[in-house]
Amino acid sequence: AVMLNRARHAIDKRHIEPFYQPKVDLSTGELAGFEALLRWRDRLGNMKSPADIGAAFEDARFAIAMGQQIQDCVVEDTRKWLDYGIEFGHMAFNASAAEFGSGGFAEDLLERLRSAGIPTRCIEVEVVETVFVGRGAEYVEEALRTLHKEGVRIALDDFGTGYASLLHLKQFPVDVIKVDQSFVWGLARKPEDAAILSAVLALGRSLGMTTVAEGVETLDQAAFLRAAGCDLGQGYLFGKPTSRGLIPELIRSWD
Ligand code: G
Ligand code: G
Ligand code: NA
Ligand code: MN
Repeated sequence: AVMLNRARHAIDKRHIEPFYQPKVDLSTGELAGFEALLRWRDRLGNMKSPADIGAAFEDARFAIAMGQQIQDCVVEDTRKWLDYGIEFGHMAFNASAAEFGSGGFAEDLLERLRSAGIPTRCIEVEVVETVFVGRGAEYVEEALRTLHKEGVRIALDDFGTGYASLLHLKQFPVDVIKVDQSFVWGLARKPEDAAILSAVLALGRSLGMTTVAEGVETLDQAAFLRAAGCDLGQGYLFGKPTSRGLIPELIRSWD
């Protein structure tokens, strides 16, 4: 209850904001885009992440309200960077099951992009597999089809940690596979993680999907992934989640 009161306060005060983490083209080192990661400023000004505020995500109204604030920021920042003429690639944000639950997710997002004049190809929506099996899964499928058809890219997040992943790849309009960071971290120690990673990357490529590896922390990991044909990397090696205001300078100084 204390958590939910804090959540209500943070939402009312619009203290929900994204930090942005870069994604990098593993063969050229060029900036490929960003993922918006939710942060929550508490009363002392400390930034909290979803792991610290999990209970708030379990309440559908809060999850929806937080998602709206993230979308507001993503649209505002994307518009600003387009106006600055800086090349940022694409902007991705995470959407939770609750946000699809009432229907209208795709239409609302498309309308926001239209009114801000943001091309749909600039935007990527990340979902985890649980949105395909929970309550409201039929809304999810329809929403993802609409977005995909209009040019918004759909990314399947934490790939490999769910179940029936291969069926989901067939049934849903997935453009991007994000391989879970646990496989990347296992590379040095667990031969089976290397085998799974290679197989998943080959699968993604043969289905014509973009592949992204998360949690890349070392040059060795990046080299393995590049050799295995992974398109993009994301992780502390390339950059931590960074506050909104610092991103234009980060983009300009990228080489
Ligand atoms: O950034 P961090 O490590 O705290 O993210 C933890 C988890 O929360 C990740 O799995 C990430 O996908 C998820 N997450 C981050 N931002 C959002 C968001 O805006 N909405 C939803 N639904 N999940 C998010
Ligand atoms: O589930 P999702 O992939 O959205 O969550 C990503 C989470 O992992 C974010 O909270 C982010 O802060 C964190 N993260 C991103 N890159 C790295 C990394 O290279 N190492 C570690 N340990 N965590 C990372
Ligand atoms: Na994500
Ligand atoms: Mn992930």
